[in-house]
Amino acid sequence: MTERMWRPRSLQSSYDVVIIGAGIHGLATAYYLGKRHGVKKIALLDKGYLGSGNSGRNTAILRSNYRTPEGIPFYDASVKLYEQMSQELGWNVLFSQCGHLTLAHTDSSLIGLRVRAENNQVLGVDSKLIFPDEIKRMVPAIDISSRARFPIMAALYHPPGGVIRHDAVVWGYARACDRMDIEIHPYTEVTGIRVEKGRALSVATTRGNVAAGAVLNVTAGWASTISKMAGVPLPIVSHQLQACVTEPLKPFLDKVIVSATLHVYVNQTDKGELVLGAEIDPYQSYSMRSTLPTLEQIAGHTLDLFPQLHGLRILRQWAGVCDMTPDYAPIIGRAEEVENFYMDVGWGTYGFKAGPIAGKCTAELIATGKTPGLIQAFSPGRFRAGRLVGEKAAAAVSS
Ligand code: PYC
Repeated sequence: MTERMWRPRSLQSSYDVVIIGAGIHGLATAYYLGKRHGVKKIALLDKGYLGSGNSGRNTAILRSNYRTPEGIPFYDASVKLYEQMSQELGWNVLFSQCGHLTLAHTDSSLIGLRVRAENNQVLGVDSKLIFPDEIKRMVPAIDISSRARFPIMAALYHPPGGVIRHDAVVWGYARACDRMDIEIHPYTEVTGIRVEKGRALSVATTRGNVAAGAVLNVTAGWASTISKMAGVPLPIVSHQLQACVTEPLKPFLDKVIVSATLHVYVNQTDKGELVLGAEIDPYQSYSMRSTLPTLEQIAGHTLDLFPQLHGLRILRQWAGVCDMTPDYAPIIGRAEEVENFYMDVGWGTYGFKAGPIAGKCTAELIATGKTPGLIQAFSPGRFRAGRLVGEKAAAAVSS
């Protein structure tokens, strides 16, 4: 008989930790709580099926070539956990470290990439500037001519970057959690959080109430709604991010190509399809419906880079919801207002890359009460204190 990846369970009346959101961040936190800290009674609740949120809607790109001294070591630690993930989980997550190129088409983007290359190198992350001839050698199909609408001046080349199978990551964590008897409850929507005297006591769901020793909000798209249920306001605005996939072609592209000026990113899957992504839509929305204007924008900018792709057909288009914070850095930590309410939210367009390390650090925080150094800068209190992190310049896709 085929082994189930995770088992359906009945919802208990109480847990040590209730995790709201069973995407990669929630699953990773549960995994590390069980594996490293021996926490036994953990429930992961999700309003949809596993991977139905941003864990299954991202374009599966991993990288650590960020800009700030807080962001670079954090994402570097995440890439390193992804590198070991197949062995760690006993499950092949198909990580292809094919290399990642961020293109510059203007003087100002070139200066930005130079700063990132230098910051990366100082902090031990492999990335450097390369120029059109070398770009062409790596990516023969790309248009480096001066006839291009946005001629390419340089690229930040980041060899450890690449793509991974995002659904395999979800399934690998879910299977490992299930083996530790961590309960996964899909289709279990949270409708309220009862807080008394500064403590979260229980979580109301569409399948009943559960008492909780600690509650973690690790949702994307619904982060402010869930935190508000506990009386915790968040400085988040939500925007759609859209992507699409084309019909398959013979292999011609073995690097991830990102243009921060054109706000488009392109990679070719093992099946030959091109995965193309856009910047966030310019208006706030919780919708997950894709739109024709964004598809036109993605297609137009992809053709700016690869004019020979005209006529290629689009197979599917989709959207996810990105929770944007004022400094484009996440919010990870214990809420100031509620002593046992934790958050790992506000991931903007970076959440998938950070799942393993965010989960590991959040688990440590919940289990020990101590905030790991890697997440100290991302505390919920930083907005009030005016200590913003400033990761916006490393965003490929958010204007
Ligand atoms: O930051 O690399 C990135 C990215 C790609 C797609 C969304 N964000």
